[in-house]
Amino acid sequence: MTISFAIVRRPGEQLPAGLTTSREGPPDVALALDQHRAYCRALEHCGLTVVVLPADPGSPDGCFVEDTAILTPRGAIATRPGAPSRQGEVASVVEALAGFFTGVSQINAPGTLDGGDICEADGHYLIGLSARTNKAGAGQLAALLADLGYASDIVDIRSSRRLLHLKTGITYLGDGRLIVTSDVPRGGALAPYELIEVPETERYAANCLRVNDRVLLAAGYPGARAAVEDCGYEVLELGMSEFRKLDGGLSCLSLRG
Ligand code: CIR
Repeated sequence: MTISFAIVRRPGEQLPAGLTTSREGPPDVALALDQHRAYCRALEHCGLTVVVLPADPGSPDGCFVEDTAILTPRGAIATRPGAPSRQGEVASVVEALAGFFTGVSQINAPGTLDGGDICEADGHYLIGLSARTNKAGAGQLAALLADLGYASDIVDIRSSRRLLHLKTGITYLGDGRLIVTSDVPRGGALAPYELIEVPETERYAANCLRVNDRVLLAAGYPGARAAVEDCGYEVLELGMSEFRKLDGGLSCLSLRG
């Protein structure tokens, strides 16, 4: 799928108050802003128009916009994030989506769903069941995707404690290939794909991002980089240290369509 635009949100001064399980300490906001600007430049380099939303003082995790919506070529779906502190992030993203979609569907209570749990692979959707995405949310999304003509499968990652989201542990690179961490459940919905496992010490880099002809990858993970390059992709490395401190991966900084 050719990607033509991305929506991002600048990190704000409140970033250190974001949710995290990491013990790496609080992020440096100035460095996070530099890394975010470099991320936007990389998306532009890949040919995308980048819409930058202002930081939202009430949403410390607001820069992780991927969790707030699912964008498909046939329609958009606003999520209901599983962390209550993040549910206020959705409305302003829906406003921004009005420029790209005629209508935006919605995940409703009691459903919860984070965009980080949704992995699209050539028009087929893998929906992670996680601590953030519950069965009701996953079921609602599967039905909305079916209305748009898309098939989906559930991947239950609730026993994989180190996976915040499905895409913490997998990225679809294209051409039938998934890059994965060791703790993503094998078989089932993943059986049709070629799985490329990143070294355990480099698990953070499994959340990368194919954007048109390139793969954006967190800087500092040479084994993961080699694995992606061995598949024939051009890699662009990006500093992600400050977002990693908040359990944020590379894909979660943008919504793409
Ligand atoms: C959170 O815990 O919700 C944020 N600190 C990180 C969200 C990362 N989102 C993603 O990987 N899709």
